Amino acid sequence: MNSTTPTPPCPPMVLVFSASDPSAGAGMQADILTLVSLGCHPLSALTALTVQDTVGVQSVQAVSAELLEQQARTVLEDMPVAAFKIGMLGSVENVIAVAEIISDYPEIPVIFDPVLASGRGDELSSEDVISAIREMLLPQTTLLTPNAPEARRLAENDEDEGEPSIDVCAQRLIEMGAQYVLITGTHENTPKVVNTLYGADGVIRRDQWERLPGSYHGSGCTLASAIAGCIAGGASMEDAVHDAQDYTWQALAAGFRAGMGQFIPDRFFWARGDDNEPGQNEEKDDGKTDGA
Ligand code: PXL
Repeated sequence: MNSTTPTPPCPPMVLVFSASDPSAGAGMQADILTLVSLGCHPLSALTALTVQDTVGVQSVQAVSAELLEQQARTVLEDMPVAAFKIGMLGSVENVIAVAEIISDYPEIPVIFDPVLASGRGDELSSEDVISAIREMLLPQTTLLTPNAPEARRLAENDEDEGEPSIDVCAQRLIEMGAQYVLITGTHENTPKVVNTLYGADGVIRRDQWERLPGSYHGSGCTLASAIAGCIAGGASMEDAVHDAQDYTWQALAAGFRAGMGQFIPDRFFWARGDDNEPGQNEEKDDGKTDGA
């Protein structure tokens, strides 16, 4: 092919900063599966390698900040990136490196899932990493997607007597610099899962979803990547947040128990029929309810 041969248009490209999860339940593998399922081309900068299965995390080894920076800058200089997606970072040095890289591309939206612990409670970010996130990444974040415990941990301060409400946490995270905050309510004691999107003027939308019976590995990674994919494809923030929740709910509802621990979301639920023949689509009664 020479330089005058027309080439097909590029799919939207999302650069992901996150850690490897060999079980492909969470982390970079979950991000890549989600983005490909939504028609994006995923670019990746690995922040850490974890050793884990569907039951738990055995170890975490951060990559050096130099190697992380080389991975990201090399692809950024070669290809147009429509959105950044940030997950687990692995070290303070890696938080600093990512903060510096994204500050060179202020026009690219940043979808940041602050991974502080795994769904099963394994600690994935130290107190130092959390402080660095507050100081260096929140001011550059377009959309932050914590679950309620992560929102409380990021927003807590010494003057708190008791737990601040989710609304107060969101307001504080916006004051720290995030443009939008989506707090997911899976861990809250409500009959349905209530996810709330906040902006500078308060609540923008609240969506409610039927609770699913299983315990899922990588639901937060799926949601944040799906939002990044929708934004990269040109959706507004509100539409991206709605459509990504819908996608995630369906991926969780179709989740499978591959090992002895948590269910893995099926990010390609739409490509499988009842008899598991690839490529067959099946209409599903999805049982979801959404709205303000
Ligand atoms: O689900 C959060 C998450 C993100 N990234 C990595 C993880 C996990 C949870 O285990 O291992 C690499």
